[in-house]
Amino acid sequence: MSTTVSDKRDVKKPLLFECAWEVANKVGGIYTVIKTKVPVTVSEYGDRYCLIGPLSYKTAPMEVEAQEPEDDAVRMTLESMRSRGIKILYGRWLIEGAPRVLLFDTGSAYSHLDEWKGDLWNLAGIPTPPNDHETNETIVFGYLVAWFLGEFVTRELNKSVIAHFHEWQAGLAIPLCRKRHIDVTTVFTTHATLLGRYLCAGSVDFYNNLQYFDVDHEAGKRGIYHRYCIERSAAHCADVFTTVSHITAYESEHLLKRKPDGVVPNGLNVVKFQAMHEFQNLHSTSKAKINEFIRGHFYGHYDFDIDNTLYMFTAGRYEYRNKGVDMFIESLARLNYRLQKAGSTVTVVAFIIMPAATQSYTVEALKGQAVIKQLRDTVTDIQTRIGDRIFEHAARYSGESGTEFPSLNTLLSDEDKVLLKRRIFALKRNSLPPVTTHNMVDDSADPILNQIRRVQLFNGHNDRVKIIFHPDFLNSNNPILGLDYEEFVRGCHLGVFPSYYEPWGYTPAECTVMGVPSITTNLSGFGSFMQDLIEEPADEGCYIVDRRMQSIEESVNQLTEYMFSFCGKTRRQRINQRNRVERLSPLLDWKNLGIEYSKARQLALRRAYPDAFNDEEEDFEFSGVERLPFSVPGSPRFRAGMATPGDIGTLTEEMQSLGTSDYRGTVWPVSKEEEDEGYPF
Ligand code: G6P
Ligand code: 1S3
Repeated sequence: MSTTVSDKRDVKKPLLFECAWEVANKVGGIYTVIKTKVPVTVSEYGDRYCLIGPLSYKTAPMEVEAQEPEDDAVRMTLESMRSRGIKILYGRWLIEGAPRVLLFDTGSAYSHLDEWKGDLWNLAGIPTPPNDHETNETIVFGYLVAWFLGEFVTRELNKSVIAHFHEWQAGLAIPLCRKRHIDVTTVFTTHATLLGRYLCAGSVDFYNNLQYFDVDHEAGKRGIYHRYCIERSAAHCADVFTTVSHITAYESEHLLKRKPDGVVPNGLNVVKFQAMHEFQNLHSTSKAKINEFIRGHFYGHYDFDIDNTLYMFTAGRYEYRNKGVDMFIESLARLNYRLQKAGSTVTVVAFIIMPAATQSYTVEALKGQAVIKQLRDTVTDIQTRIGDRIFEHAARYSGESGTEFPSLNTLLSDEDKVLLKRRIFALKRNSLPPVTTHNMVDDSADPILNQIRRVQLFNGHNDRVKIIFHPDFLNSNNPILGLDYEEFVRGCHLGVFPSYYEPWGYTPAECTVMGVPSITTNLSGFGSFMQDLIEEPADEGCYIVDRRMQSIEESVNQLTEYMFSFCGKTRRQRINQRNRVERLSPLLDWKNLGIEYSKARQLALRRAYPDAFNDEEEDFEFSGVERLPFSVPGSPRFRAGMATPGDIGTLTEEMQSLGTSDYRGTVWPVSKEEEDEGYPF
């Protein structure tokens, strides 16, 4: 399987290069994967670990401290590349674990673009259209990485080298390594498939037709054939191919035509609090900030009891259908109806946090926060003056009985009354509280706004469910909803992520480690993972809507029912549930899940250097990761044989030789004929 077979390289202490487009360059979920995984990888590899990414002049200067390489082979290779005009930043990424990082300025290599495109066509038959900037970046980056690795292994002859690549944008170097016989062993991890994402975003019955798609035709129809070729060649040329969930493994098998060797679930860096009440207190303080925003946003219509209000939210990349926003809004409309029918006094405020093209904040949204702040300031001033009056009166007390306290009429002066009235009158308004906080570039065509219009959730007086669409990232410096994302999540009561296409889904995972209950689906990697591990996920505050075996109507009703019954919980029950959710966090800790990455690397080494692994005792040795005990009282019940998440994927060469892999994509009915079919590659 390996690119070249060398028996001289030491496989006990390999070097690891991990390459992704989102190294020190935040775009989406892969940044979270890479960044949160660093501590556990550094604890295993130390300075034998180096990340490789593109050099973004916007973020890198803030995130990376430049240094000269201590390693001679790295230094000489970089010198050689620099002498050919390539701009490189090498140093330490200033995050927990402070790993070495190597960033290539793709802009400095564009003079080679045409030559490399030609080479790619000759070498791998991959065509590249002229004006696809993302693909151009991918090509230049891929060739730079392959250039680096190729020169590096000619200088470093003693240690084995593992090159791990994430996603197609970083994966182009893999076919290059193979074709050029560069003596490294490669791992490719895909976090989604290009075609899967495109197909799901349309109106296709994706999961029931996965095995039947004419992949080349579908990719061509969508203008992504060249990108698809890059992704597919990375998957096929890698020594080890992995993905982040069983559902994406199943998808990869059919769309990329290679069955993954294993699953490497995404983890998080879990920070445990000393005591449960600490994170509960954080909920309270964050909720108080959201309350303040709500008072402003609903000014003039603030006719509901904030103490009996629940905050639900969905968040993520704006992929209307893939992230299940369509299902969320429809279910909110049904929830509204059910709460009204039941005569409930609970109010639900549902937030949708999804960045879209906007021009600015709306005047109404800004005004709401301004008038409520003025009211708060005025009340604070009056409070001080009343305090002064009481103090003055008490200090001058003459001893005459019955005059200890000033009369209530004198406490609030006429000026104060006028001032207060002015502030109260400023809260009057004729329009309903706005659904969105921003002026959208394409308001009339926006799918979220259009569906809100369709179901008529307009924040009316009788609506028990109110909606706020915040089409931008959250930030504590925002004049509206000024909280960081983490703070916001902690202050909410329930995260709702009814995704249709979600290879993993960090949003519900983050909720879990923060002790916030969430609803997800069995079409998301995270949802299926939790369902596999926990006997009764709903009891633990981890609700999973079935979007596989039910009709859409049934799924919508199930989601509505989950939200409706959540609204019926008492405060005590919510507090208990938060405690139970938080106890699941070790399941998502890299300290446990990091082992799957180690297994993938080990398998890659075995495939490249089989002779170096000839006795069983020398089998997989894994250091650096400390497994967390599930010692807390009342821990959730795990499914038999699934108690340690690390066991979920067992990448072994033996399993490969039996023609099996460790992912269990068996939930979709497959005909006997199909099972017997060989792969088309
Ligand atoms: C935390 C705090 C409690 C507070 C509760 C509110 O548990 O420690 O003091 O009463 O949150 O919970 P709720 O679900 O009503 O926001
Ligand atoms: C992908 O990012 P996305 O939101 O485009 O990768 C993430 C990290 O593996 C994953 O959590 C998510 O489901 C994928 O879709």
